[in-house]
Amino acid sequence: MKLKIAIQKSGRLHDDSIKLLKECGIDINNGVNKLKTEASNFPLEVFFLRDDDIPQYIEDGVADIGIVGENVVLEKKKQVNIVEKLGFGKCRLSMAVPKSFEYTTVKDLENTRIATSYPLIVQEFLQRNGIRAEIHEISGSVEIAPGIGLADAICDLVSSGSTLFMNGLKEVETVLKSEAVLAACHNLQPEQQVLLDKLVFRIQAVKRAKNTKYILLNAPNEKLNEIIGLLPGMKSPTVLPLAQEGWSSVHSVLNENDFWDIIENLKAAGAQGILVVPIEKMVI
Ligand code: PRT
Ligand code: ZN
Repeated sequence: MKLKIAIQKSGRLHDDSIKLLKECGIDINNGVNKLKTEASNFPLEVFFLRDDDIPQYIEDGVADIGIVGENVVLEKKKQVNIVEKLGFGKCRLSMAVPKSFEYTTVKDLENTRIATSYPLIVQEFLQRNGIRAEIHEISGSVEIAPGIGLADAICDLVSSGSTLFMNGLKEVETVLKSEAVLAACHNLQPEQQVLLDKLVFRIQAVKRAKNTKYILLNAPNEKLNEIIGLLPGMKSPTVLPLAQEGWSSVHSVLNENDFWDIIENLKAAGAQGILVVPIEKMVI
């Protein structure tokens, strides 16, 4: 029994999808023009598809699971489960209007023409806000629609914001925040569910490691309690005596977000020789 996974053939999610599988210890031979391939060391068959088609293939059971933007899953309205957020492909689906548009509240979208590739999500957003507006579905280059007189506003994906800026547009509402997700078919066979659980276990270990650093430092023994108190480790830190009398080596893990605050406090408390190193996998 094999698990069939659909990933983007080319585009923004392709490389990160392959990288994630690699980090999970799954070797796939990524031929550029291939439609599908097989992992050599995990019962996984990989299909390379357009992102828009992935939810449908999963619903139909042609693929068992897939890696796709949450924005696509929500727009396509297919029967799939979102199993895990993957932490890459982050973006937001936003309303944007020309810079000259005097925009103060969402009510200003009333009676406008909105160009988008996400008509269903936009329809729901308008309904939620009690706005009547005309939706123009276009499949690409949405950002040029106001400039050519096709629309008064657009709703499109934004990451850095430079596309909007270059087209004289300003972002006025966030409709949805999105990232790549692992989506799965509703009715997996029990053996496939076991394989999926195995894959998710590995993905979680990889994700956890990405947000966490391993820290090693030297501390004078009389400051050990204070320094240990600053470390938010998984359990208690490891403390080993150094060859030099009166000093210890302290090992622990910390969250990437707490990093600079904690480092400063540790130095102030007398820690020396602080090393912070990446963690490859983290299983708890
Ligand atoms: O060929 P295929 O149909 O598979 O690919 P595609 O062209 O439809 O999709 P692709 O590769 O562009 O995007 C795949 C997924 O990446 C999307 O569904 C999102 O989940 C995610 N993603 C993350 C983005 C962006 N960031 C993004 N910035 N998708 C598109 N964009 C576009 C956006 O549409 C706009 O044109 O980038 C432009 C804005 O970027 P900034 O940086 O200028 O703001
Ligand atoms: Zn697409």
